[in-house]
Amino acid sequence: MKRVVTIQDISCVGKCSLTVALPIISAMGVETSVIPTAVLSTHTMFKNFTFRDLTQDIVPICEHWKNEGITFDAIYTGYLGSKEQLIIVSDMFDKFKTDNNLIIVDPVMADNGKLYPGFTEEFAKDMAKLCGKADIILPNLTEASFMLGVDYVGNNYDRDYIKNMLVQLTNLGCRKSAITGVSFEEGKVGIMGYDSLTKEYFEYYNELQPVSYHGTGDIFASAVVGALMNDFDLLNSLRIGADYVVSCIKNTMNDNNSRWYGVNFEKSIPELIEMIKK
Ligand code: PXL
Repeated sequence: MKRVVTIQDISCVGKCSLTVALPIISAMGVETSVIPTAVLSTHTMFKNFTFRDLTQDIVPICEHWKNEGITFDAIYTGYLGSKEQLIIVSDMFDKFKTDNNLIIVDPVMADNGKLYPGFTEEFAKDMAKLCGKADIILPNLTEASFMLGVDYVGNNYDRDYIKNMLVQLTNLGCRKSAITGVSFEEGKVGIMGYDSLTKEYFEYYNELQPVSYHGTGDIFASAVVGALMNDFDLLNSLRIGADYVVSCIKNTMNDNNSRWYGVNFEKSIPELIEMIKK
């Protein structure tokens, strides 16, 4: 059985970061170890959330694992809260990277042209350095723009613009990049990716859903990691992640008692498991 470690915060209520990564990747038949980087009462879209930083625990956790000889088939990072955490996680990559495992970085920090509360443009540049150490990165267009230091263009772009961004992202040092939430046709939204070794581009689209919900980026990335660990290639893993998010959104829209802060990803887990049956 494959083993992943995912490094991100635990927002106790809010259906994002570790509370989605752990159930989703586990449901896909992959052991999921965690490094919680902080404990928050909720994610940061709520008001008055509590926050306990766990940065000081990360190094001792990793040292213990090294002493135990523990290894990982993938290291997957999501929301990281400070420059110090980026440096520690970067060192963790150096210690646990092998020729055979994958580092996947989802540079969670922004959406719709804006940084999330607490993040700065300087942080985005530091996150870009961490992305340089990954095998695969999964930014949205806003995060890609902040990391590359270019203006966010909203919906005003074409395929060549995204292709150029994908190449620049791999120039940070990672082998493969994918940008989520891209659209070249009214009513469709999807992902475009690039492999800098083969110089191939790939893309996948779904119908645009009429509503968006918090936490779907984390759900997408978790399903992509789970699919990669089930030996799907990157394009098919992105497809599984995107189809799973669409299923989660539909399940939430159809629920009169749905929560405002996240999707009913739990109800779509059986569908996700069907998707990875070959
Ligand atoms: O879904 C990304 C995310 C993860 N963790 C925390 C967040 C957010 C987005 O706002 O606030 C704490």
